[in-house]
Amino acid sequence: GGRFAWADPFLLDDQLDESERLVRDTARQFAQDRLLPRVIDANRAETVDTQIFRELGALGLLGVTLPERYGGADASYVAYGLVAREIERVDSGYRSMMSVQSSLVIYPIHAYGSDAQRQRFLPGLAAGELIGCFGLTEPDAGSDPGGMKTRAQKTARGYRLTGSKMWISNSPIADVFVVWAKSDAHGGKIRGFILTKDMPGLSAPKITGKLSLRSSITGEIVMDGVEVGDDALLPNVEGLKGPFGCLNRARYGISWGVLGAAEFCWHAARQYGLDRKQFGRPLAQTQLFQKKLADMQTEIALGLQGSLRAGRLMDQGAAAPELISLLKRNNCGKALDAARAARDMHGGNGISDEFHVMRHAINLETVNTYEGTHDVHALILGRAQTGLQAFG
Ligand code: TGC
Ligand code: FAD
Repeated sequence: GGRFAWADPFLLDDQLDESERLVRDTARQFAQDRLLPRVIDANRAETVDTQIFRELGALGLLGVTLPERYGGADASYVAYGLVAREIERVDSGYRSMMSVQSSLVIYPIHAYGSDAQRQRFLPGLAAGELIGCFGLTEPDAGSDPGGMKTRAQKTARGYRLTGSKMWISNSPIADVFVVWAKSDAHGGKIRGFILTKDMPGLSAPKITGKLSLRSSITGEIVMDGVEVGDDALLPNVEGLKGPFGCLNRARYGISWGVLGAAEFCWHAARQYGLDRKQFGRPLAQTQLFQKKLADMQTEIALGLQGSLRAGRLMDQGAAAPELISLLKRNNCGKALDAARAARDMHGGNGISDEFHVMRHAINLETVNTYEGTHDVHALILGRAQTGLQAFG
């Protein structure tokens, strides 16, 4: 018989190489030492300490898969997933800040940008000296980004962008905006543009009153005839596959990240159940409590193993987008179940932010919705197995 490690049933640790463990440990130590002590206040006050980007950047945690010549760590997608898991173990909002910067801003500039764009933006973004955001969603186009209204009109020296984006992570504090628009000079096809915060006609008001993901700032992007040069266009991609290429990477990272949040909730519930006695015995000695722990352990372990497999495929350039949909959807749903159960298992204490579990549960409501909702990913999987498209 083999060894059973209750917290790591598939012995995931043994499946990592030395460099992946090192990145994981760096992220874990940073998250526990530097993010955990800040999160309760940040969540209460709905404030973002922009210094966090520089701290992440200094440790190489923003450009994990980016080549070294642009300031990246040139590590694997597995390493990137492990970073997401450690950061989201503290808070989904902090992981969100990292995901957007890495997968939605650094990635498209590297994959679709010109040499000049790469040199101008990537080192600052990887260092966290520049903050980026990604504008795809609009007030009237969320699950259906092909319905976007933002337009780029050709001008003598470049383009004029008009439209608005909604629910954009980091936008009120962003220096660099990767924005998607339908371009009349390209037959109305979707093209990517890099905007910078000083441009006339560009504003990014904060969305207030969020009850979820409060440690991550979210805003609009309003483009009122923003004039950009030809050099703002991302030259090497056209159509929805541009933004979706970024989303594949972010969704993959989220599939790991949410399991970090779920692991926190699981371990906290287990410890709470061991420490607290009712009816003369530990809560953890009741059948109902143990059943909930077994469900958490099972779903988290299976999900992590799935994400590791997807990461290995990503590193071979062989991960299908549908596999990423499967993992993003299932891991978010299972993480949400685990966080809600952990909240319940903490009794009254579970509603206090000092115990963290309810914050995780509330954050995961957002994560289950953004980057493609739970149901939209079901439709992607339904289409892949029936050949029939249930949306649009
Ligand atoms: P469809 O006809 O399926 O595809 C249009 C074109 O795009 C290509 N494509 C993909 N390419 C690469 N990877 C993928 N995953 C791709 N999915 C589609 C496809 O091959 C096609 O290319 P071409 O060359 O033939 O034109 O498109 P559709 O309009 O029918 O799409 C429907 C649907 C539901 C699949 C899609 O629109 C969808 O996924 N909707 C969800 C939207 C979404 O995820 N938004 C995320 C916004 S960003 C965000 O939430 C950031 S939060 C981050 C944080 O804070 O952490
Ligand atoms: P809708 O598309 O209106 O969906 C509403 C409901 O209808 C959902 O339950 C959905 O599953 C369901 N639905 C939709 N279509 C169908 C269908 N065909 N069949 C059955 N059910 C359907 N976007 C960005 O571009 N950049 C960001 O940085 C970003 N950050 C975000 C941060 C936060 C905190 C949040 C909340 C969102 C963020 N988003 C961002 C937007 C996010 O991606 C969208 O909210 C998400 O894609 C869903 O779009 P929607 O809100 O318009 O919902």
